[in-house]
Amino acid sequence: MRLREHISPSDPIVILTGAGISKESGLQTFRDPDGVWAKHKIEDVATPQAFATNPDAVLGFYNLRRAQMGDPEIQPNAAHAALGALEGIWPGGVLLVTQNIDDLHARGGSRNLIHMHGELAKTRCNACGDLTEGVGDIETAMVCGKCSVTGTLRPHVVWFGEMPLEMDRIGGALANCGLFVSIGTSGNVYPAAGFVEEARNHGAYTVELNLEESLGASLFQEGRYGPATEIVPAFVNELQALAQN
Ligand code: BJW
Repeated sequence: MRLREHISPSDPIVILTGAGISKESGLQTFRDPDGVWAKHKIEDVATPQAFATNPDAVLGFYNLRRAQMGDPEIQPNAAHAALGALEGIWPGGVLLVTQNIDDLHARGGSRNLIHMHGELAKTRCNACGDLTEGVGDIETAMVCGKCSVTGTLRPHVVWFGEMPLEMDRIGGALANCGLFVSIGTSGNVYPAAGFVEEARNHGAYTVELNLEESLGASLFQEGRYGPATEIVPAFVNELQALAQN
């Protein structure tokens, strides 16, 4: 077993997740044939320029996705739950960095969690930066409760050309981890797609868990392929066995 040869229970773990981990919960990925980008153009809905020129279209796109996330059928799956449990099992500590804007990791029990591309359940004011929790629609006619400006409220998500969140904390964790695991992400979007090289350059062992080989699969020392609800719990079981020895 290769994993066992390369890490010890005192090694900190950094896990990066993408849309593939939420697919079996009923949420679409972005770049699969039935994904979000098959129906919407990135430049129409996921850039600051799109929000500036057509805020109603952008807000409508995210209002629909927020409503979908609130559907009672959308629940954390076995992969989310396994990662939530790993935090209590692994002596070296686990940091979960997700590109996903859904709330399924938190609902699956993860607490040491960074949403590097933001959170759909939060609203931010583009004028004053005020951040509020809320699951309702955002409309252009709304007024910011803090600065009182109209039309500046937007979903707290990171669009193309914007800086992902908590990059300093992520960089520090990548420099210090003994194991880096990438789950359910295609490796198309930077800076997340570069984390594997960053971790590996600092000496971490690197593993990809995905439905199929991602764009950057050759950058990983080990890969396991299949649906997240099968391969993630199996991987966590292996780590648990390692922690108990
Ligand atoms: C399963 C499965 C199952 C399916 N089980 N697996 C040229 C070179 C390098 C970089 C750039 C460049 N030009 C521009 C850039 C930067 C740009 C970028 O990377 N562009 C690329 C397209 C090239 N990046 C940015 O702009 C980022 N910011 C940045 O770089 O800031 C620095 C900076 C800023 C300003 C000035 C100067 C510097 C920001 C990126 C923001 C991305 N935002 C989105 C939308 C967020 C909100 C929303 O959700 O709507 O984030 S885009 C979208 O892609 C979303 C995702 O988080 C992200 C990644 O997608 P993910 O998760 O990988 O999904 P998929 O669909 O691609 O893959 C799913 C995978 O799951 C597949 O592999 C499946 O096989 C697998 N799978 N079923 C297991 N059951």
